[in-house]
Amino acid sequence: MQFVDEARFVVRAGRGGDGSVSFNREKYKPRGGPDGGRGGDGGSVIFRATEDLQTLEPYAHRKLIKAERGRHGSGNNRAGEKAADVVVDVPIGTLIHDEDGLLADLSEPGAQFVAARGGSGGRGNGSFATSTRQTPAFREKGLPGEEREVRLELRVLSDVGLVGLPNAGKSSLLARLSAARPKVGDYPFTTLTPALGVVDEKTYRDAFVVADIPGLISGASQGRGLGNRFLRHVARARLLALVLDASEDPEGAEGTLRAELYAAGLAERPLIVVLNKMDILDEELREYLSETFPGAVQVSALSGEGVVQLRDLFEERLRELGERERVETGGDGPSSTEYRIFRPTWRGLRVEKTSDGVYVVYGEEVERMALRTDWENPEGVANFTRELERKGVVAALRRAGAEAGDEVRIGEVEFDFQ
Ligand SMILES: Nc1nc2c(ncn2[C@@H]2O[C@H](COP(=O)(O)OP(=O)(O)OP(=O)(O)O)[C@@H](O)[C@H]2O)c(=O)[nH]1
Ligand SMILES: [Mg+2]
Repeated sequence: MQFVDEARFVVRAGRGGDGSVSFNREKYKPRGGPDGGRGGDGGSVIFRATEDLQTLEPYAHRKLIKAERGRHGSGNNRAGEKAADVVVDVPIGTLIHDEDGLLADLSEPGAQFVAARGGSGGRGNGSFATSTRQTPAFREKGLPGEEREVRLELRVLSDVGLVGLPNAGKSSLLARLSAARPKVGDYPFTTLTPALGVVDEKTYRDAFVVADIPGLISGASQGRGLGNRFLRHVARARLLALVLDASEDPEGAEGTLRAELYAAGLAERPLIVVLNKMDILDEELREYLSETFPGAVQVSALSGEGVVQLRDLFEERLRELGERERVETGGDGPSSTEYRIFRPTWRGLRVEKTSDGVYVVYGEEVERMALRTDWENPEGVANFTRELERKGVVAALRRAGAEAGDEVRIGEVEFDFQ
């Protein structure tokens, strides 16, 4: 499977079903009571994090993911069926953005996020009967489903991120530390996609996850080599390990890597320096490196020398560092699994006059009402007008200067002021 860590497409929820206009017809009763049922709600589009997926490959070429509309209501007060939600499985560590920023961080298995909510169904004429209006012959229309473009970004979640120049032995080290078997090669850029390994041995209190990413080269942050595209996969690691080939200018390599981490905004990360390939070095060079890199751990992925000590050090540092970092989402944070995006133009009620003399009404409730109205049906339109009166919209229009015959716009609806 191809490693895809970004995808962009539109999610569209289903429209709510329309309410029904119907009258109970019994023998000997020419016109019974209104019994039109409500429409079913439209389906929502919901993202869910799963351990069964490792990449965003299934969505690489998707343009649209949509849920079905709800069924219309019918006579005898029968409600229309609600449409099924569409659940989109994504790998753990998927961030969901829209044009305004981060919406959700699905970093726990099973975490869900409603990205587009289905429109609610409209009420049938059965709901509009009152003592003074016993045979209403209008209904509401279902509301449209929400729709927006989302950008998914996968950031592999790990505890330790291995960062090094190509060929330093990162993949070899991961294979030594865990059951993972990444490709190892005697040439640069063997690793093309991030790989994870779990260090999980009985002696360890908590298992931890090590991420191996493709090698970095100088200028990666400007897009050279495989670029720093993969650095984001270690950006959420609690601890970074700089893996240096001890036999090939480790000082130079360290400088290059630190510069790249700095450019990627990761300079402040807790970090351990690891000198690999110690098996090639003679005593004299080993001593020299001990002095030059006093805090570094000396290992050999080939012979296994120092690997147990390295594992212990990782474990100890991780324990000190505590919980894995989460990406900050604005507002309620990642625990809020629901997010409504019906974006009314204004919460309260506001009237504005445009330069060409149209009175525009803004307001959540009134905009919804306009969407629900069945404009083909005179009774429905009359009901809408009554509601405008009742909710003070007519008064607000008058205060703004509207007179009979002036054009009024609410959402997408235009009509003449009476
Ligand atoms: N002598 C010796 N060779 C090693 C050691 N670790 C790795 N190698 C060799 O170094 C080469 C590169 O190893 P990899 O593990 O593929 O290196 P990498 O850092 O993952 O490389 P990229 O994925 O290309 O960035 C291979 O030929 C390994 O066998 C070591 O400790 N000692
Ligand atoms: Mg590798």
